Amino acid sequence: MLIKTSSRGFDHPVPSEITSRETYQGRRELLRLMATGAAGAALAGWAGRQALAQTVPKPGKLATLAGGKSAVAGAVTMEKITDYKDATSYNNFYEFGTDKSDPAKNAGTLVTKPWSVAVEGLVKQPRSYTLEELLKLSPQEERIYRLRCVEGWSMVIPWVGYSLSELIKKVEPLGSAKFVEFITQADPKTMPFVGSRVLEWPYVEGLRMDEAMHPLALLSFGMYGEVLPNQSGAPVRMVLPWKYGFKSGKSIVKIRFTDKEPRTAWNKAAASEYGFYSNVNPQVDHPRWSQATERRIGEDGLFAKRRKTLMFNGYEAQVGQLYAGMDLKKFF
Ligand SMILES: Nc1nc2c(c(=O)[nH]1)N[C@H]1C(S)=C(S)[C@@H](COP(=O)(O)O)O[C@H]1N2
Ligand SMILES: [Mo]
Repeated sequence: MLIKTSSRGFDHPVPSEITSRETYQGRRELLRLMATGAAGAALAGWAGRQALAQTVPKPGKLATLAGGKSAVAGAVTMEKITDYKDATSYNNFYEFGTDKSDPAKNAGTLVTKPWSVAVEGLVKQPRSYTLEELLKLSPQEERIYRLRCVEGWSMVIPWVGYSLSELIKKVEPLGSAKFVEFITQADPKTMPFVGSRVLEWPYVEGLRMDEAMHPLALLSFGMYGEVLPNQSGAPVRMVLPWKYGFKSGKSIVKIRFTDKEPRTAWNKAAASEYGFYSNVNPQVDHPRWSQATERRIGEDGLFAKRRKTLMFNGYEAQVGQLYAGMDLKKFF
């Protein structure tokens, strides 16, 4: 097991050899050089990687390359990775305020250690997992997913984690379990906006069982080769790349298996605007704005073009089957 202490003060034990950001960048750069034929065989060694690591200035500047580390189809994209700085300073985490800049400013008070996640409800093996137990449950891998917010912005992030299905298999859901509910931390002492009336706390999300079992549904512990920073949902969050960002609950403390569709935080706040499914769908507009295009964070500027939003955020080949025959205007 590797204890990783970064300059930003995160020190969870991470068994999966989560690499330092520098090494991570070096690996990316090496892949890029190899792809362009510029890297000699000598660079392929550890020393070469270390040398490259010294020279790569910032994360996110490098092209994302095919042949990433994930074994899961659809978990790698060719798109440019969003700058770490942008991905961690433009966030939605209402427990720490409603401005995009609030979580980065305020989430320092979140206490992520010790942490445990209770798995309960309709399962044969209900139990509580410490974070350390969760980290050890399955090998982690890096997955480069787009995350698209319902508000019309998106990012491309190298997440670290494993498929939620690995945990689900361990706890053995009963046949009666049809949905999975994610309950997140709601501690008014460490989360300044818990208690505000903007949402009902705790923040709750939910998935249908087959959605939760889909290999793309990632239980995530890290990003950019490091443990998650607090504002991104430390120490454990979901990442559902084919759904609007709000389906990806942050700082999860409970996973409950039920036979009823969970009432989710945003659905409770505005049922006509945020349905249970919330699949990214350019053809179904939010009642107050279009979902046809999106703005990529970090690409701002006078001439930055909005991108076309893709059906299921570009993951249609992987997840389309889950919704075959459903009226997606009704089940939005
Ligand atoms: N606990 C919790 N999880 C949450 C939210 C929140 O307010 N509280 N916001 C959601 C929304 S609306 C989005 S778009 C994503 C944003 O994730 P990011 O800040 O890592 O980009 O987190 C989701 N998960
Ligand atoms: Mo969002």
